[in-house]
Amino acid sequence: MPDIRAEVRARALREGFHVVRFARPELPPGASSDLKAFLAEERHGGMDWMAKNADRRAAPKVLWPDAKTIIVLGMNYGPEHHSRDRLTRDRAAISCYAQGDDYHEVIKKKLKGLAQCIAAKHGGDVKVFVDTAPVMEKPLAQAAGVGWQGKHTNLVSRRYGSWLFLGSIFTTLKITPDEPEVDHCGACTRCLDVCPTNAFTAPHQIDARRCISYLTIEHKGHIAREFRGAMGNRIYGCDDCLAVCPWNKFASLAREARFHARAELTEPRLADLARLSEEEFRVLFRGSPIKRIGRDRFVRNVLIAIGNSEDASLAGKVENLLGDPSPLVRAMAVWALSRLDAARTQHLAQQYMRNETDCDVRAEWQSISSSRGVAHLGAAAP
Ligand code: B12
Ligand code: SF4
Ligand code: SF4
Repeated sequence: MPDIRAEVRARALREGFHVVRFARPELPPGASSDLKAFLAEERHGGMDWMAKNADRRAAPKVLWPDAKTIIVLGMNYGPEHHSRDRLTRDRAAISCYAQGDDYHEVIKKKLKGLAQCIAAKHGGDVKVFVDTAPVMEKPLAQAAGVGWQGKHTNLVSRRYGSWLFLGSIFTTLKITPDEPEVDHCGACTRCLDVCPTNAFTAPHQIDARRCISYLTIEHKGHIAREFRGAMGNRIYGCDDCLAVCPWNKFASLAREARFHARAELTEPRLADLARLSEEEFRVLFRGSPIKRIGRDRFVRNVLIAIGNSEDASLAGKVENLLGDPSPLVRAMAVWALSRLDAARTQHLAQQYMRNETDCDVRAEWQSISSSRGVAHLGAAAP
């Protein structure tokens, strides 16, 4: 009788995974009701796909009734620097997971290779999942003993800290499961305290609508005024709650070269990013997860960072975008310019308002013109 656990583990490590563990195809108690509460309170915001397939997400056996085991895999993406290190005013902070190649592509390829090997050697059917499928990866990873869900809700590993991507292989093979990991957060609350937008409603509970990662990556519309100042120069994702975790002291740099930061994405200049055309955006972010949000949402985020930069020399770049074809861009150009040069914004208001047809962009102009004078605008709160 071959030792299937040992063989799968050895093969997974050869494939480049750092953690490989086994779980039954069932969520730990509470996870499915937590998901239901999260959705009922609409904490998923505009991520409609979470609600659409909630029954499958809440139960692996509904997703695939024949599954007998879930092989949970982790890949270390330990960064040299995270975005919390990079809060320089005229530069953009990009979350470290997004400074290299798209992990979905890297991991999916490895999962497929591993799944094919398992099926060829041991038989059974297999399906692979990473991130986008209706699978609750964190509670399953905790059940398999990969780590525990910290108070920031992400999975923390004693060996890799916060920096593990997760993926899974469902199989019809019955494989002995591992023991779950227990919570090692203790009395620590560092991640809850550091969040710039107060996204945690309680330990282990997040309101995604307030999270900078959601706002900059998932949210398709205008970003509400209350979050703009707190975003600082974070233009894609946020590492703050992960970066402060004391368990990172054991973390190591990612071995997978495709997760290493691309030089041009470690600390790009806001001025350069603000003037990207559609084509330049596509070229710069080829193979990167950032390409997914498209040029307009990206420049929307960059303009918020510029509005927070206190760097008046960027005002000219912003003014060039007041007539941009995208209302997302135009609206944030108005906001950013009002923060850098309130008098100039007031001066331009009438001229631009005359031709503006989009009601949200008009509202941005109106909030500038209706405020009481230049001095007040200059000191405007986020
Ligand atoms: C939706 C989503 C988001 C949303 C919502 C985040 C969230 N925490 O749910 C947004 C866009 C905000 C987001 C942001 C990020 N994400 Co995300 N995201 C997902 C996704 C697709 C689904 C997560 C989910 O099911 N959420 C639903 C809620 C209900 O789940 P939950 O918060 O885990 O809820 C649990 C707790 O509330 C807990 N609970 C509630 N009460 C209590 C009480 C106690 C005592 C306990 C113990 C537990 C507990 O029970 C719930 C179920 O277990 C997963 C991939 C996947 N398919 O799983 C990736 C995933 C979680 N994301 C990931 C990453 C890397 C990030 C970011 C770090 C990216 C970045 N740097 O910007 C941030 C981190 C923000 C944060 N603090 O969570 C990784 C995390 C890897 C890891 N080590 O955990 C995942 C697993 C993707 C992957 N395949 O690697 N993400
Ligand atoms: S990723 Fe940033 S904004 Fe989101 S919960 Fe963590 S600290 Fe808060
Ligand atoms: S920072 Fe503290 S509370 Fe948050 S996950 Fe890490 S150990 Fe847990």
